[in-house]
Amino acid sequence: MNKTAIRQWRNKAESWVQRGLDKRLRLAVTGLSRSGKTAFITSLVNQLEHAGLDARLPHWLPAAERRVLGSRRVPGRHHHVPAFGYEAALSQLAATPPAWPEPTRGISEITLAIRYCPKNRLKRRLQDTATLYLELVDYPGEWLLDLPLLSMSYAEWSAQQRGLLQTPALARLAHRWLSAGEAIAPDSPADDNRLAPLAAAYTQWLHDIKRECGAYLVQPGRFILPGEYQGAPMLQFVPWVWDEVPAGLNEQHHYGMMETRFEHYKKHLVAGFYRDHFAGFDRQIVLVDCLSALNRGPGSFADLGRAVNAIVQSFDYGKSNWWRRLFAPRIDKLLFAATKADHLTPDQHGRLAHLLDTLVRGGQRHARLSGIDIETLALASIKATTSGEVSHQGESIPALQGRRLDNGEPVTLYPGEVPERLPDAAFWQRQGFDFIDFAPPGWQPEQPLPHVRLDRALAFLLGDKLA
Ligand SMILES: Nc1nc2c(ncn2[C@@H]2O[C@H](COP(=O)(O)OP(=O)(O)OP(=O)(O)O)[C@@H](O)[C@H]2O)c(=O)[nH]1
Ligand SMILES: [Mg+2]
Repeated sequence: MNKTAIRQWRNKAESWVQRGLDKRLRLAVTGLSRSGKTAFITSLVNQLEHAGLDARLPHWLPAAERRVLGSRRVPGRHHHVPAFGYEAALSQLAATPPAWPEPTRGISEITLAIRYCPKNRLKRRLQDTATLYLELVDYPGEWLLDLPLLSMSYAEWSAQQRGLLQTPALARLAHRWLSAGEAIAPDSPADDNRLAPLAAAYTQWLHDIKRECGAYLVQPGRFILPGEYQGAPMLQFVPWVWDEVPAGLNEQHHYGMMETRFEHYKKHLVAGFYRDHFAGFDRQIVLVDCLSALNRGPGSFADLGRAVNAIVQSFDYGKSNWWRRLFAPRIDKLLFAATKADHLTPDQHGRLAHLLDTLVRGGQRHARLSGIDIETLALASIKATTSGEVSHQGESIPALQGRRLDNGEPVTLYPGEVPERLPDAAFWQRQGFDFIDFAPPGWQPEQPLPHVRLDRALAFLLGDKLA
């Protein structure tokens, strides 16, 4: 073998070894609207870009052991998934005055190459450094709320929605779509000119109950967040909550057409999401904004509990054969994180995590999620306050300082106590919550973003992958 051939052979062997050491991890980030997904991914990418330099990640061992050499963004493998708007989010945070990133509507992703020194001796002997390709996927938690639809017929779903209308606060806002639907006979010829405005009025109701009643558990989830399917006929149906339906109807009739669309919705959007995206996730973080729900009151908080419970069902495939057969999910670690913990003084963070844990467990849940490693914690992706103590009537009490989002004015406040368990009636009478929204922190783009416990999240989600 001449020298060139030897060199070529050695390069090839090294790249084989390298490929053997390099890993990929697809980490999905979800949560209901405004739960803090964009802030979380932005801060996570930012911390990782600063890892090995000046990031503060003491609880993430690979960083504490100085084995993380650096991270950079690289093009993703999934060309059909829109790119996560990292640069746009950073420039909003760096603006004067700083602004929170814009709301997002659908799925997006960003890939990082994290270079590190393996700890494992065998790996080390083979190669000094290895790379973890971390794919972060942002998608709306509302899409997970649709899972129960897969096992329901149109008639069953309609009956369930009719049940919802027993709640006066929800029924009060339903007038427009209820009266539009009343005028349509189930066996009259299907007409898009009538179904489209009916579905639009129903969709508006879903938005209204979210806004006015603080509802979280709204179905179908894609009506609220249609992504690229805005205006598709598949999204133009409503539950049939009116007269008895005569037998023998088909797609030529209004009822039959809506039934067909419901089935399309299930097949293409609900099952399609689980098959094309969910089945490819290795790990998952679910973000939950418990504080906004506490702020809105008992009805809203109870609905958040129901929504979290519905979300948990997507990970409850440990014992379900049909679920495994259909989608072959492979998520092995699941982190529930209560976001925006910087709205509380640090002594309350443990209580917030505990409260979320109670919502997630909703009875016996953990036992049923066998096979998945689950953890719950409280974090702030982008810390907008500083905590300290103020003296009040001769006593020193914990307090927060930040700037109000509405007018940018500095404030010092004691936000109060978070219930450690599900709040009871006495709690709501004793104490209302009044969290204000904080403006993002003043931040120099060359510095890492300030955070609370993002390193703990990294330790749980990535710790073993950088061994
Ligand atoms: N104080 C504080 N506020 C936060 C934090 N994270 C998010 N927020 C607030 O919550 C809002 C929503 O955060 P996003 O990250 O946009 O939430 P999202 O889940 O991506 O929302 P959608 O894209 O609308 O689904 C922000 O505009 C901030 O007001 C945090 O760590 N601290
Ligand atoms: Mg977002």
